[in-house]
Order: sequence, then structure tokens, then C-alpha cells
Amino acid sequence: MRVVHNARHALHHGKVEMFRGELVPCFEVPARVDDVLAELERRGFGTVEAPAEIDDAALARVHAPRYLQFLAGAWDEWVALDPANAQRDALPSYWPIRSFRHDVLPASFPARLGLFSYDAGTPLTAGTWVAARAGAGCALGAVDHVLRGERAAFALTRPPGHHAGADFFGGYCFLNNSAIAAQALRDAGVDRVAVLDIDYHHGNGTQAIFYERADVQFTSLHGDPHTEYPYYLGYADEQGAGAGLGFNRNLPLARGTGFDGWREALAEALRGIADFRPGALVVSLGLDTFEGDPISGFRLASPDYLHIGEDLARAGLPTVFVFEGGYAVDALGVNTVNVLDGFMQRAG
Ligand code: SP5
Ligand code: ZN
Repeated sequence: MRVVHNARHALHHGKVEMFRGELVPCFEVPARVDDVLAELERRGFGTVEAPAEIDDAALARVHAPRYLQFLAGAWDEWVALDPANAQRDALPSYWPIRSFRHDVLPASFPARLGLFSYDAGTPLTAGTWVAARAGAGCALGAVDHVLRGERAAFALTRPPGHHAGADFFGGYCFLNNSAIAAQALRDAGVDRVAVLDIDYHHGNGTQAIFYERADVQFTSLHGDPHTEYPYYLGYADEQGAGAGLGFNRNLPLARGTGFDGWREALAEALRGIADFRPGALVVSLGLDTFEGDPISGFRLASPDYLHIGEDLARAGLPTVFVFEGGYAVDALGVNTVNVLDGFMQRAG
């Protein structure tokens, strides 16, 4: 399988995230991607390559211009507030929730930081924009391979993307790589694109981006938002709106779910995808469903990921895999490559 790897991913390295009143070390660290790359090499799996230079127009097909402009200049604005900020991550502390205005763009940088975000767990750092932009390039590169007839391709990048909406960051995500991939497939002439999100956390950003559209179907398997992040989206009754009604599907599962229950939900998701008759599949590949994940609650074991790959291959669709979450760094390489390996074994 072709692997498009973002060599600039480590330019994004947050120090801390806010958790229960404390700043704790980030879970989303550069070692994650390095571990996957090492396992790809160890198993001689795939052809690893760098992405081509990115066309920013592909970002603007998914993200709001004022949000992209903000991200591109955010670090410089943060340091301009106080030169000492160069040593600190930028974390928001104000949010314009219900009754506040979203149309006004305040001059204050901290005010705009909050306007364009939804949690205090997603540090913006000196290299965030460069890393995220190159990461979107990986998603586009993987799309190109599939458009040229490859059975599948893998965008290996961080920061992840599926929590990022059209104009907000959060959940360690800034640019929605899976949404950018799905939109690029549509723009290249694929009539219907399915996005399947198997990260532990609901892909609220991807859902929101495509919620009113019938040309991109979104399906997500995730921890029940009643108890799991991102809490405010991902419930089973969210089925799409307007033209998109019927093209959004959430399959929330209880914390503690093991592979048997999870796999049944996957089968159900794949039946809905088959009914949609898509021309391509984008998989938001989170590995935080693993039993050893430090921030999640499912109980999948490393060999289960081979079966996930096999089940996905049986859908018979040109497939773009996009790397999302997964924080048990030592097992992340094995689990990720198991999915890809199981897929290729079954895909032939
Ligand atoms: C892409 C992705 O997987 N984003 C997940 C963002 C989750 N952010 C909230 C994390 C809460 C951390 N909880 C720490 C529990 C320590 N026992
Ligand atoms: Zn996740």
C-alpha cells in the first residue's frame, strides 16, 4: 500500500493540555507517527513517500477562509502578545457559546483563539500550521493514488483531523484531513463518497462538515458521548439534515465494549455504506479503541486490528486511510499496520 508520510509532523508538538484543572503532558505526541513508521519499516510494509506541495484551494473547499487565515498567522500573533509566549503553547480560555456573537472577529488574539476552538486540550504551537498543512497534503496525496487506480493508500500524519470543523479546532485537530480527502474525491468526479470513522471518539468535525449533504455519507463508531469526549455530538438520533437527511449515521457504543460487540457495529456500518453505493471510502483510522489506550475505554486487542482490515477490504471499495487518534504509543505501530496488513491480505 502507498503510504504518504508527513515528515513535518513533529513541528507540531504541544507541551500541555488542560485536564481537570491541571495542565498535563500532551497525549498527542510526535512519537506516535514515528512508531507507526518504524513498524512499517520493520515489516517491510508499503511504499513510504512524501506528499507533493499542497494546493491551498483544497483546504478552502472544506474550511472557512477566515479560519485558515487565522491558523496561518496564529503563532506569530501569540508571540506578539508577549515574547515569553514563544516558550508556551497557545491554549484558549474564552469561548463564545450561546447568546454570544460569532460574526464579529475581535481584534484580541485570545478572543479569536476561543472563537475558532471548542476545548482547552488542543495546544497550538510554533509549527502547528506547517505540520497541519503538510498533513492535509498527505490526505490529498493518498487521494491521488486511489484516483490513479490504487486499491488503497494511507495518509500517515499528525496532528489528527476528525474533530476539526469548517471553522474550529479541538480534540488535537486543526485541519480535517478526512473531510479534505472526501471533498477532493468528490471534486475529482467521484459521485458518492463514504467516510467511515473508527476512532474511539466521535468525528464531530467531519459530521458537521457534511451534515446537510447527500453526496458524502458519514458513519461513525465511537464511545457513547453521554460519557465520552466530545460529549456534545455523536448520538444515534443525528441522521443528517436537509438534503443530508439519512446520510449521517452514528453507532455509539458503551465504554468497555470489546471486539465482538465492536465488530458487530462495524458490520452494521458497512451494510449502510454498501446501500449508499459509494465510489470511494475514506477511513478515519483512529487506534484509540485499543485496550491499552490511556484516554479511551474500548477493549480491542492487537490481533483484532488485522480483522478490522479484512472487514474493511471486503467492502470492495477504493479506500483512503487517514491516521487519526491512538495514544498507546508502544502498540500504535503494530495496531495500525495490522489494519493495513489485514486489508491488503484480503484485498489481494
Ligand atoms: C483525535 C483524538 O483522538 N482526539 C481525542 C481528544 C480527546 N481530548 C480529551 C482527552 C481527555 C483526557 N483524559 C485523560 C484521562 C487520563 N486518565
Ligand atoms: Zn480519538
